[in-house]
Amino acid sequence: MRTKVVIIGSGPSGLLLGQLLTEGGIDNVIVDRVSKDYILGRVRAGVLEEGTVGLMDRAQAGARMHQEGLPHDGFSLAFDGRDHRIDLRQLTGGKRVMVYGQTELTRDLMEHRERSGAVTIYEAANVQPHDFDGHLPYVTFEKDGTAQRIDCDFIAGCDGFHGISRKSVPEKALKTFEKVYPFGWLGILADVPPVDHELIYANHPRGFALCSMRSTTRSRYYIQCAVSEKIEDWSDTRFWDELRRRLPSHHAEAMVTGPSFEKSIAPLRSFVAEPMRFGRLFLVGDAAHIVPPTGAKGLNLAASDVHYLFEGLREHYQDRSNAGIDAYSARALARVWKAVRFSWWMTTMLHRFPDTGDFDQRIQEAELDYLTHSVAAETALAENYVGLPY
Ligand code: RFL
Ligand code: PHB
Repeated sequence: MRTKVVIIGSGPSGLLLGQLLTEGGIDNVIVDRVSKDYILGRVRAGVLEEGTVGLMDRAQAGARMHQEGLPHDGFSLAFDGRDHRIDLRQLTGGKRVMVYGQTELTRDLMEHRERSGAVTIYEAANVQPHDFDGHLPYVTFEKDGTAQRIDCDFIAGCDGFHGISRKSVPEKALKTFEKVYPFGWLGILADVPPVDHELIYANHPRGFALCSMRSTTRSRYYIQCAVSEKIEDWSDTRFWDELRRRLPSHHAEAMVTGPSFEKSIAPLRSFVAEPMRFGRLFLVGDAAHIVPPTGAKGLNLAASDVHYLFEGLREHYQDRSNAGIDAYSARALARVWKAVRFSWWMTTMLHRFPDTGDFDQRIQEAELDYLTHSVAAETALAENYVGLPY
């Protein structure tokens, strides 16, 4: 088989890139090691920047998102028993975010891809990119026990943090940067109305908490926990009690609880691999970088990488110019590092660190106090939260 672009990974970055390429008349094949249902069973991001919403529209896959997604004009920072609203719309000159689950976005892109007839190969074993440092790259894998090979012009490594693409690059060609945080997030999904119509990010002496949602009837809540915590030790009752303790009393009292139908613990890390291009292989999304979820940036960074790569590939095929693909890594990394900084800063400001001393505690309190009394500080937060320009 031969195609122009082989995309390894059918998560949001692979699907979005595939759809943009297909809409732009550039043939592509997606190969993923797991099944469609497995991918749709992963509960992850919930907040989309306007740039991500725009790319979904450009991929002709935004209709349901506009119908069912919830546009949000602000969110709350809760600490010291009170709320402070960050008015995103006012602070950024009219920008807002869209609350729409990653699972739904992925489903929309998969359905659209099926309708367009583009090829996706699920449950492919031993996927491996080859010869991307030359002119004739190809990807091999096994499907139903048969060895397969796809020749191509370019390979897009959209296969997440644990994927094969980054691992296929010689170690000496990569520089990596990593920070692992000494805690995780325990998250649940429950069919109960959200405690507030906007998100609440709470800093509390017992640890961080986040009240998010998937719809007006489905809540997504998180609490900071030790990475060593066992999910079996967290009954729904224990989770709800702990969440309520970390919120200002008016929210705790208004909280509607009910049985959860998803519960998981995610570790928190910052990670960047440089560069994001090796010959004809491009790293995209979580394959190249990870941010802690506090800033809601992971999926949105995957989308901005896709934007830069798609523009580069479009220029290559339509305008016969390699300027865009040559600039891909530098352009993507410039935006990535700003989101890495913002996510680290939000995480540091809102969580309890096990080794926090009195000094660090006072610094955190001063940071929150400054933020809630300075329009300049609030504006910097809002500008980053809605997403820096591409
Ligand atoms: P994905 O989603 O990991 O998809 C990678 C795909 O590649 C496949 N794959 C392989 N295929 C073939 N061969 C191999 N060897 C392969 N290895 C892997 C996998 O099966 C998979 O289908 O990466 P992608 O597309 O780059 O997307 C990144 C996002 O998923 C991620 O950044 C976000 O979920 C992060 N994130 C959030 N981002 C936001 O923008 N806003 C949020 O509100 C937000 N909240 C979150 C989050 C992530 C979380 N967790 C669990 C990590 C909340 C949480 C709790
Ligand atoms: C989510 O709804 O899953 C979510 C929202 C905001 C974040 C992280 C996760 O910062």
